[in-house]
This record gives sequence, structure tokens and C-alpha cells, in this order.
Amino acid sequence: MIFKSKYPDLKVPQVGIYQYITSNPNSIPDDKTVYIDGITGKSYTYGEFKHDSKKFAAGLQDKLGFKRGKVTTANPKYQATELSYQLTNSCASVLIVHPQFIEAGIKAAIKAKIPTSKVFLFGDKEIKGYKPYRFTLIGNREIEPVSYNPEEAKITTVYLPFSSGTTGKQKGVELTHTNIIANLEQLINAKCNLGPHSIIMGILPFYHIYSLTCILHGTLIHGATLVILPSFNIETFCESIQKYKINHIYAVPPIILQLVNNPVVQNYDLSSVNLIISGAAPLSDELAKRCFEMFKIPTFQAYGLTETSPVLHYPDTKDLSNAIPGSIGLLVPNVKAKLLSEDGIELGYNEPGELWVHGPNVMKGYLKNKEATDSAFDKDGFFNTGDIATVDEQGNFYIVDRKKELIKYKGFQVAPAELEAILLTHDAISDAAVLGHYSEKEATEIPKAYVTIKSGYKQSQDLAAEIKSFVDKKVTSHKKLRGGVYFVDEIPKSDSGKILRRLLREKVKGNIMA
Ligand code: 4UW
Repeated sequence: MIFKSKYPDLKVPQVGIYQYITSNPNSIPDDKTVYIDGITGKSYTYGEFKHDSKKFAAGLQDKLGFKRGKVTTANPKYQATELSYQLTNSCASVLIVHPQFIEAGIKAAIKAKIPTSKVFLFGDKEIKGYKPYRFTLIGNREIEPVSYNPEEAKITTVYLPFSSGTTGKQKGVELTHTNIIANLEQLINAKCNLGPHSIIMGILPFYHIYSLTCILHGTLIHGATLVILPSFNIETFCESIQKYKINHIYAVPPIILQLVNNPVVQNYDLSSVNLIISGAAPLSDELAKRCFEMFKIPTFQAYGLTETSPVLHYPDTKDLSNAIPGSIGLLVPNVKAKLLSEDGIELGYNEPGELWVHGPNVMKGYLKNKEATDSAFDKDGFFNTGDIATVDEQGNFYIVDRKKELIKYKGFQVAPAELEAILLTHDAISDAAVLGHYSEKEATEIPKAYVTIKSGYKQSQDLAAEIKSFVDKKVTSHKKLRGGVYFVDEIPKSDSGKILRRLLREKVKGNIMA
């Protein structure tokens, strides 16, 4: 059967994202604080933000000839090869990089044929001849936004985040103005309970869709204030909550684990927080309940994917008596879902099946990848999430398993295919597969490699360690083979050469040599 959202259908505004954000019904005063740097305390008002972004837009237009088109956000910690892949794939012509990662940025830009004159820095210092974008790309006029008619808003890509989908390497996900606006409207109308009173924690990386939509755009559309921290450290995290009276936290499960387990948390007053929403990876019921017991902070989950802008399910946070720990909540407005058995049969209540969804927040497609786009959708336009879910009679969904290849390390995507391709370039390896294993200790999955080796090589702990370091040097931190490298006799494959991951998982249970 098809499950429909319990909320009334919405009419999604068919405009550009700028017009949508600036039409904020909360009519935010220009002198209200929008961003606070949690470390230095430096703050920006809505007025300054509006003014600066219009001047930046003018700079992009006047100095670089930018036209309407695409923006891709990348993980600042990427190694050069990972970044150049994304730059090339997205046809990027300009790179703005954090000074801390300038070396990888320059190498990647050269590989992707971006001239060094088009590489700029965040911050306000010139380094090795590379100039801060704030001094070079800021125009001396404010430009008015490009306006989009409804048809243009629907088909024009506004963001291009990357995701591996159900299989293979990372792909550019084309999200349109309408996709993002629909998702913000869906979030508002799914009773997310944010507003001008909200002081939101900004700890999750902005290049990832969770943060990009829910936190960055969510702050603006609700007229809220966002406290930004550069990276997670439990003390700074708690100190910022106490100092800025943060009341809304968007988190991932390992952050909640730290809150619950780290004794330093007891030194801080967290009483301003009235809600924690966790997403991007499964949060155990026990952890959510412990967090509530210890701090009296209601802790619930939401769910979605890069390809769905991202929010598909959200708990009723206006009336928490309707929200169920362990559930990802209700379908947001305008979303339909179906759960399919292995044989493609539509299932009913309380029957686990693969979750397919349909809604205005679902991506246009994968950039320059018709094959992957076609296989992500069925003939009725439903998109395959690759997750296994159930739904109860009240409409609460639960994620019970994941069918697709993806591994989530602390909410970050790790595509097994990418690590397998690197493993296969090692001299000793004849075949390889990477699986995710859940670590209770860290409340996250960790990637583990299984390899077969060529004749002439001997299985040993030294070789396993050497292979691990060979891969770890080539990838950003969250993709490291934290689970180690193990030798197996064979990687099980289907006739078409696809790795049979479930079978491998069964086979390696208690039967591996490292
Ligand atoms: N439980 C179990 C969950 C959950 C989950 C995601 O990197 P991506 O493409 O995207 C994200 C999006 C996170 C997100 C979306 C909407 C939302 O409201 C929210 O919290 C406020 C967070 O991570 O990875 C998508 C994949 O991540 C897994 C699942 O496998 C999904 O296909 N995932 N949320 N609550 N698993």
C-alpha cells in the first residue's frame, strides 16, 4: 500500500531560494543576530548578512562572470584526490578553500585544471599568494537577486552535494530551488517548532545536506540565531550551550553518546536546551532515553537523505507526547511512501520492506549520470532510499536496516566502492570488499576491509597494518579503515560480479584471520 503524509498538502512557493528566504514571514529585524562564532563570540546581524551576501554575489558576477548555475559544497578535510574528483565531476571553475587545507586544495585545483588565480581562501589572511575571497571577490555594489519563474525554479539546480546513493562512488546530487524550498516548507509544516525564539547549535558540517538545509537555511527561514563551532569538542560544546543559552540541538548519535558518557558534561548547565534532534545515522532507543533521563532533554530522531533535500520524516515536536523514541517520526507533508518486499510486493503496516518515496523534495537526478538516475526511480517516480523500514498504524516510521552499500561513520557517508577501488591498487591484493560494522563503544558504524591476496604474498599482521595505512593515507579521516583489514579466502560474488555483502558478512562472522 501507499502511505501518505498525515499532514495536509502544501502549496510549495515556486520562486528562487533567495526570494523565498527574504520573504520570511517572521519579518526579522535587520539588527537581530543571525550567527555567533561560538569560539570568539563575534556575531553577525541579519542586516550585515544580507548586505554582505549581495556584495559577494556582485563580486562573483562582476569579477568572475558567474551566471545562474550550480554551487557544490565539499568536505574541507578532503585529500587532494577526493577533492579533485568532485571538482572535475561538477565542472567547478573556482575553489574557495579553508587556509588549513590549502595544500590539498591547490593540488586538487591543479588536477581539476582550475587556474591557481581562481583559488581563494576563507578567512582574512593572504597565504602563499592566495587571497581571501572576502577581499577579492566582494563587489562594490549590492546586486538584486536573479528572479526565477516557476518553471525555472523547478528545474534549476541550486546545490550539488555529493552522495554515493545505493551503490558505487560519490555522485553529484542535483537539488533544485523548488526541492530546497519544498523541504523547508515541509519542515515548518511538520511542526518542527523552530522560530525567532530558537538558538540553534551549529556543530554539524555545512557542506552536508543535513546542516545545509535544516541548520543553515532553517535558521534563516525561522529568523533564529545560530551558534557556530568549527569542530566537536565536548567541553566547548557544553560551554557554548551554557554561554549562549542554546535551546535547539541538531546532532548525530556519537554526540549524544558523549553527552551521556563524558563526566565533564556535569560541570555545565544545559537547562536551556529543550530539544535534541538526531539524524544521519541510527540512534538507539536506549541512548535517546538515557539522554532524557540524565538531562531532561527530549531526544528524538528525524530521517532523510542527500537525494531528498534531505528531510522525509520528522517527529511531532510541538506535541512531544506524540513522538516516539526509536521512531524517525511521521512523513513530512506532500511525501508518499511505499515499502517493498524483496520481490517488489507492496507491504502493509509493521512489515519491514525497502522504503521508496515520492515528493517535491526529491532530487532532479545525479549529475551527468543517467544510468544511476534511472535506476534510482521506479516507473511511478518513486525514489529508492535503500533503507529498510517499517510503519505502524499511527504513521510512525522506523528504520530497521540498510540494504544499500553505504556505511555511515558518525553520520558521514563512506562508500565501500571507493575504498575497494583503492584497496585493489595495492600490489598484494587480488580482491577486496569493505563492510560496515557497528561499534557500541562509539555509537557508529566503522569500515572494515576484507581482502584476498595474490600468490607470493603471506598473510600477516604486518601486511594487514601496511594495507590499512596505504588506504588511510589516501582518504579523509572519516573514511579510514578504523575496523582494520582482514584476510579471507574469497570475496563472494554474484554471476554478474557484484559483491554479495550479506553473504560475506555471514561468512566472516567469527572466521577471519588478521
Ligand atoms: N536513522 C537511521 C536515521 C537516519 C539514518 C539518515 O548522508 P545522507 O545522504 O543524508 C543524511 C541526512 C540526514 C538527515 C536528514 C533529515 C533530517 O531531518 C535529519 O535530522 C534533522 C538528518 O545523513 O545519508 C542518508 C542515509 O543516512 C542514513 C540512512 O541510511 C540514509 O539513507 N540515515 N538518518 N535517523 N539511518
